[in-house]
Amino acid sequence: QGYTVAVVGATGAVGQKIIEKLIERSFPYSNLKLLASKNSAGKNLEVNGITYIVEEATPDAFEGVDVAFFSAGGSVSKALAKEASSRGAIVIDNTSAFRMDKDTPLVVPEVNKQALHEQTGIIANPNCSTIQMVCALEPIRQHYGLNKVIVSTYQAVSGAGASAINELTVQSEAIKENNPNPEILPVKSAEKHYPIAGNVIPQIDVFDESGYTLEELKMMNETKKIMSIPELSIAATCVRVPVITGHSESVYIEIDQENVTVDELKQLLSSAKGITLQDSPEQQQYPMPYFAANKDDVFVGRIRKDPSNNNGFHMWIVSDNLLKGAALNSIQIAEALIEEGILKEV
Ligand code: 11C
Repeated sequence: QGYTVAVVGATGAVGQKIIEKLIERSFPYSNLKLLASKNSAGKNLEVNGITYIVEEATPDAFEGVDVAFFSAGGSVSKALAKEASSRGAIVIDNTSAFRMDKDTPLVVPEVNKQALHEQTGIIANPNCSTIQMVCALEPIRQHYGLNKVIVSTYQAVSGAGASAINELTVQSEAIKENNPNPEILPVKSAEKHYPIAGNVIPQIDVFDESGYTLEELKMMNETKKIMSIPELSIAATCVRVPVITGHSESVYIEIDQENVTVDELKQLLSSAKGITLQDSPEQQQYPMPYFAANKDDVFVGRIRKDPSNNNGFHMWIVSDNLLKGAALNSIQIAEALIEEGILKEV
């Protein structure tokens, strides 16, 4: 007894993590369909001791599916998510295809689980760099109000997919010969490419006419939508660094309430769901991607008061971009759909 679950993009970096988390968290499925593009169809994947043949993702592949996790890119979601939901599946989409649609809830369960009740067949999983930040900001907003956020990110290459991980690995050797041969980053489809090994690239995704990149605009717009603060003053600078997994963020916030102390913020975050406080500067203890990779939590540290603004604080937020930033949050959405009675028992 259990749900029929489809994973679209089953052979990709996030798809693989979704499958791992379904098993690890004992998600109640009775039937698993592993779907992918025509190129990957026919491959064998072993899951929990059972060998599955990857099928091509077509509209008819969603017949009988209760929950479909999509992580095969925006164009696949645009082509197939509505096909899946029209056949009765609830779609949890890990791409940016529907995130800002007014009829699509954009959900981080610790922040806005109640938005799931507005779903009409597709639920969007936010961008990885947004998820980890809102997890840390929501408890603060609830207690002290929040009016301003300025974030600078240090994002791992796995956010750009398996080919970017390979590019960093190959370049780390090739750079010794001064021959990094960049082809993927900063954006696979863009005109110019730069080495990432030994470098820091202040561009993730393409620029729009405002001078912000789409990754920066995602962080700004998605944060307002998830936290339901349309008037929030927020700006982002998104930067790619030569780290394989784990996004880091330097976040400045301004809260509404005055005279809040660093200790009060630490106390609050140490008891928040899904957050691990790592903030003992005297012991050189703070979050780092090296240690956050393969962990579920969002790690927060380096909390300091702005010396020139009694309402301002700086902090450092790190999380595994493929887990809480993608696969884990998607599974938690599905678990919340069951808890809330939206996904009916089968
Ligand atoms: C990155 N955040 O690190 C991006 C990847 O909208 O889901 C995630 C893109 C998305 O490159």
